[in-house]
Amino acid sequence: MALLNILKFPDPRLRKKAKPIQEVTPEIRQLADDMLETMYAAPGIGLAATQVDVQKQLIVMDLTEEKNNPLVFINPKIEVIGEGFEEMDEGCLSVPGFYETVQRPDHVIIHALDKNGQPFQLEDESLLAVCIQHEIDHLNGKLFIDYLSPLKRQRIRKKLEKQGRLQL
Ligand code: QAP
Ligand code: CO
Repeated sequence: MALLNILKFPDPRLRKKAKPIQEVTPEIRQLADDMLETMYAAPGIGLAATQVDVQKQLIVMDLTEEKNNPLVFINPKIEVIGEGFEEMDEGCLSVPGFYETVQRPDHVIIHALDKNGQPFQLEDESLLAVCIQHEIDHLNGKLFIDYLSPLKRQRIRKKLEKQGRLQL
């Protein structure tokens, strides 16, 4: 097991697009375990491979209070059901300290492969539905702050750039 470095906005590597995983190998399972460990240590509820500078379609998540339900999604796709939207305050391990309201479709079916390469589906109309859309956005190089006004995004960029410099 290993803790991975989480890229912080405005790191340009967060804009890279992830590629589908052709075969679920022991290396992919190891990466999923390391991402879960990194997410739990943060602590966070979701992490996409893009955030640890790996351009593969892999997402980990755990939405439970007890942190005892690790979820792994490989090559995830969502199917939007109906026309309902939900507003939720979102945060991101790559945009630490900032929480903003984002509107997204509220009812989805997720299609993905599990850690053993087996296809599965999950239907959800609450936090999982929102979180998987946030994480799939990462795989496409997109961040939740892209939904905000350019002015708000600029303010967040300035603050995080300053913090980044102080860490050098
Ligand atoms: C994505 O985010 C998410 O700012 C997962 O200082 C979050 O795990 C989707 C975190 C909310 C939908 C709703 C953020 C930790 C964790 C911070 C996270 C921070 C420390 C964020
Ligand atoms: Co995020």
